[in-house]
Amino acid sequence: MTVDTVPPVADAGPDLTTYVGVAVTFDGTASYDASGILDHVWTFNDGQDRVLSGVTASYVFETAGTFVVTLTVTDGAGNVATDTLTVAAWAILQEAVLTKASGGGRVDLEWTFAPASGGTWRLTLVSAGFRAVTLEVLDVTAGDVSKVFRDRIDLVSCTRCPEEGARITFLAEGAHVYQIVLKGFSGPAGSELILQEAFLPG
Ligand SMILES: [Ca+2]
Repeated sequence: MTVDTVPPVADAGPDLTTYVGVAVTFDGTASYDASGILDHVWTFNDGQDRVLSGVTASYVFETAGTFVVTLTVTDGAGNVATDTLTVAAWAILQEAVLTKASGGGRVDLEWTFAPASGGTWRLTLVSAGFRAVTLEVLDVTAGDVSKVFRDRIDLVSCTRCPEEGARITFLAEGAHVYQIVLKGFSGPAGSELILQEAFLPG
């Protein structure tokens, strides 16, 4: 009988994106070993040390952030290997559905955003009927108004729209106050626009 001295190959799978409160599944099925893998253990720290077992494992992040997850695989002879993946857990700040009234008219929306720490702020616009909208992001910290972004967003030809929506991202600084203004929608009466505001600290 030969002794297995060949370590397994660990494969933690691709990096993942999820939302706070939504289960995400780690998939280590691409790991292998000639004599078989005895166990798969997933470890990470999201404020506490976490240990999950199984070739796949599900977890619900309750804290927004970017987390490195380590997969450790062990074969029957005790040889080990590790691989890592990164999980980005976004916090959904708010969602809204805007509907253009019959007879037309304006549909405006204004949100204020004041992150405690810096990170990536993202607005996703999923359109059902609207053709375009003007998006304005202002930094209004301490009463000073400076323009971060202003553009007309084309909701007809935007990449992956309308299935996944038009995604606009900005780097936001902590302790700043931002004002997000959507106005000047164009589209027939009854058009709907779903807006989601999300934030990833760091
Ligand atoms: Ca082996």
